[in-house]
Amino acid sequence: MVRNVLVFGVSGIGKTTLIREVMSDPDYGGDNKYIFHEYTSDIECDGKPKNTKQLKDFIKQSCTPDIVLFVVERGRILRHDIANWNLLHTVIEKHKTPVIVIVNHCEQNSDGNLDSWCIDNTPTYHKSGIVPTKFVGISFCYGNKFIGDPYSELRCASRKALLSCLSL
Ligand SMILES: Nc1nc2c(ncn2[C@@H]2O[C@H](COP(=O)(O)OP(=O)(O)OP(=O)(O)O)[C@@H](O)[C@H]2O)c(=O)[nH]1
Ligand SMILES: [Mg+2]
Repeated sequence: MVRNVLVFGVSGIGKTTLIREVMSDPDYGGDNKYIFHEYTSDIECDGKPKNTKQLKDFIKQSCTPDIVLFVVERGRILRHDIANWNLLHTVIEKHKTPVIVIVNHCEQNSDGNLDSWCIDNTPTYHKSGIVPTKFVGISFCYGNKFIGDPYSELRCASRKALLSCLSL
């Protein structure tokens, strides 16, 4: 059965990059298994009814997600992350659909462990009301032609981490 994957987050957070990278992984093999649906949610904290309607319409037109990848950026936990989390849960039933918080831009972790920032900050997320099925740190940063590609291992590890989430 095909699984619908909703990739949800603010603009420029790395949703398209993430989808493209996962689909290009040699182990992906999911052309008949997964359909990715990208939803950009730049919400005004005071614009809830309109945003809820937009998201409901999107879900009605495209999919009822089997899993949600909720993409945020490593760094401070921002008000729009909390607002987006609340928005998502006006249309997604809590505890029924797995929601994975994907923390992007983890190339900045000094120890090279993609998950370390998520692990350190899980209590803060929880305090903010963001309590996902799982946290996963990723990075799809690219090198440049002068310094080569120091991030390829991180990208590879990120693809594998995402692939292992998709079947949750
Ligand atoms: N440094 C860094 N850059 C990233 C990472 N992931 C994505 N980017 C860059 O962020 C930029 C935006 O990425 P997109 O994938 O287009 O973001 P998006 O969420 O699809 O954006 P919209 O479709 O406009 O909402 C691109 O230049 C990516 O190369 C990351 O983990 N680290
Ligand atoms: Mg995009």
